[in-house]
Amino acid sequence: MSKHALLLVDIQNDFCAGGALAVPEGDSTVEVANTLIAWCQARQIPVIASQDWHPANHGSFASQHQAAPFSQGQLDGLAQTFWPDHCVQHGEGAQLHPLLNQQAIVEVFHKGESVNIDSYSAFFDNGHRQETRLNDWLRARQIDTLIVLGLATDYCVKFSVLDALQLGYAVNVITDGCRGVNLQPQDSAQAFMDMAAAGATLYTLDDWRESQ
Ligand code: VGL
Ligand code: ZN
Repeated sequence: MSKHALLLVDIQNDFCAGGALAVPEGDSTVEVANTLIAWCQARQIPVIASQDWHPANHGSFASQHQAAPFSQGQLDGLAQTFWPDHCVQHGEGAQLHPLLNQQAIVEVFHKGESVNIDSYSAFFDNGHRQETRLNDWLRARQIDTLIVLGLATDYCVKFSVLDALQLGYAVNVITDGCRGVNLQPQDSAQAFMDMAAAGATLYTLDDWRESQ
């Protein structure tokens, strides 16, 4: 028997309408998330979340480099997209979306806290230099299968899924519960293809429920 957890990736104000790094249709992930949360709660499947959680002077911020938002540069030896200031620790933009059923979330994992490196994945920073508590938390509970949705498809969802697969988890991505930044128009489609090629299974919410 596989043991599941539902991982909600960065469903935060700044990635939703009116936010500093608003993802097109980002808000529409909330309804899918809440439906799946209820489904998981009915099956004793734990619900966990990641939260992008940057210091105000984070090195991924264009403002720290006199660079234009969405331009490309380098951060401590790694290629880096420079983002608008977003998800600043304790700020309104960093909060989980107010309509997300947060009461259901049993554990939140912060990422992106180190000034000199970004962290798209909920498991590791972009250089795989440090890891969050997520892998230990899952292992301690013998969880071997993840259900994943959230923001953004082409960054934090994708890299969380790829790391989870590399760590040996089975991963099911709920595609209609994800939205992408799409700096290039096909980025989200490509991200889903990359996740599937690495071993993830893609489902719509309806397909997922029917498959179980
Ligand atoms: C994200 C860009 C910068 C994400 C976080 O959650 O996908 N994207 N920081
Ligand atoms: Zn970020």
